[in-house]
Amino acid sequence: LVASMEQVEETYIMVKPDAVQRGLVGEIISRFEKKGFKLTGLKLFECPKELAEEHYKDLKSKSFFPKLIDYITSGPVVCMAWEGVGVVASARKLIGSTDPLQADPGTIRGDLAVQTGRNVVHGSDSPENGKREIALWFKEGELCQWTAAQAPWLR
Ligand code: 3AN
Repeated sequence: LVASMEQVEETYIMVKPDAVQRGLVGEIISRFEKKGFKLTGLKLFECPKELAEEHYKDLKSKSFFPKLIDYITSGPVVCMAWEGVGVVASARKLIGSTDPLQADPGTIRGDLAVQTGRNVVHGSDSPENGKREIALWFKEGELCQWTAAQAPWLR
């Protein structure tokens, strides 16, 4: 059965500074790779404060907002765009609950984190936010559209 094009979604996944510093970049990327989603964007990036504030603008009124901005700008992050059928909800399942102590074992946060304020990875919460966040974090020309058939050396 071939999935219809309508179901193909994009999500913005970000390895947060704590995970970069703990050497978990490869481990986290491989969870999405092994699941079978398609990587269409990837960069190591030092996030300016203004971009962090725009990304998390819905949380502006929360008491933890200033700490969240300090955390996300405390070191480089790994920005990723992933594509696939149902990728937004599936990536959230792979990531696990916001509070790592509540996250199921087997999820990224359940296996690799303990604090909500150091929860190692971000994933968009809707297809609309997936598009919004990818547009926010990536410039034109930084995303790659590819299929395995375009890699003749693998044939
Ligand atoms: P999620 O990242 O699981 O979608 P959101 O969107 O509710 O969770 O929160 C965005 C980010 O804000 C979280 N990843 C976490 O880093 C931070 N955050 C959420 N709640 C708290 C909290 N109570 N204390 C500190 N940071 C928080």
